[in-house]
Amino acid sequence: MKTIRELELAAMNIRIQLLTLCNKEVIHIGGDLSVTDVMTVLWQYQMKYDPQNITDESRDRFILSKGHASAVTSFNQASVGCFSAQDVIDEYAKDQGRFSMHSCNLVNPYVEVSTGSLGHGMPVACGVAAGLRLKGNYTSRVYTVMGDGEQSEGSIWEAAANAVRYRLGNLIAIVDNNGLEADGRIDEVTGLGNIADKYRAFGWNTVEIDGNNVTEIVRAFDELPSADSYLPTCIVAHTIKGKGVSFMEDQIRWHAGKISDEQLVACIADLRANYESKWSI
Ligand SMILES: Cc1ncc(C[n+]2csc(CCOP(=O)(O)OP(=O)(O)O)c2C)c(N)n1
Repeated sequence: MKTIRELELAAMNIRIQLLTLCNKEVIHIGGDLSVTDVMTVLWQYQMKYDPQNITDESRDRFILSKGHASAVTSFNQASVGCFSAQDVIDEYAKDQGRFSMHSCNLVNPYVEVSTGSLGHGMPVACGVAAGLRLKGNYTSRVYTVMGDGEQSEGSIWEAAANAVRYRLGNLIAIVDNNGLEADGRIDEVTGLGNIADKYRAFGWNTVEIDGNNVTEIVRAFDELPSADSYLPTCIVAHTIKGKGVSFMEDQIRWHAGKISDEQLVACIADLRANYESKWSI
């Protein structure tokens, strides 16, 4: 099991891989970077998943509802042995490649469900969680990661109501609450208000954390109710879009984009310096 320091190093490495790819292709870099810490802890600490046995009924399931965060998902899958990070860099957005701008299970068997059209992953996760229960599986969890802009899709709230109705304590929904969507601030575009309060009102066990703080993310996962319990959990992860790259942080312009060779060198130097100063290396 990785320590906090090892997880922070892993998250830094995922950011470097994302930026390396972002130097070659346009990727959804802002929302990849905001959710990097959550995804790293989820894949490299929390989830029960064996890449050698991907149809194992006892595995945890992961469904990326904000399907445009495919790059950060692929690099984390690489980190647990599904393929290599270099495979992702070489094949991303290429004809015949396994990795695309949205997660696709037709070409990548480690993707449980193709996503990209917002508002679909969460309802599917809800159905998968109900299906596991119907099959008598009370040990696996279903994790889904959503965007905060995505919360404006009505299907999210149909699923939120049904998860409580069907007592799906095996469903863990994480909202990457970075405050920005593709073309504006959430408050201006959707006017959704406090997302955590909404999940509470629907009857969910709701936890709010700093989603760019690895210690808080680990604690939230450690404190999850057991998989055979009956209240679904929503983790509202307060994050910064573009986290870790100073010129991208909280900038709508960096919802998606590509960086130059010079920017790549500077970003990597910054990430390394931040990690080293935190851990006094
Ligand atoms: C149904 C649907 N409508 C619109 C889009 C286009 N789109 C892609 S990403 C995005 C913004 C999503 O914002 P958010 O959920 O907050 O994601 P994040 O900012 O974390 O990347 C939009 C509108 C889409 N993929 N699906």
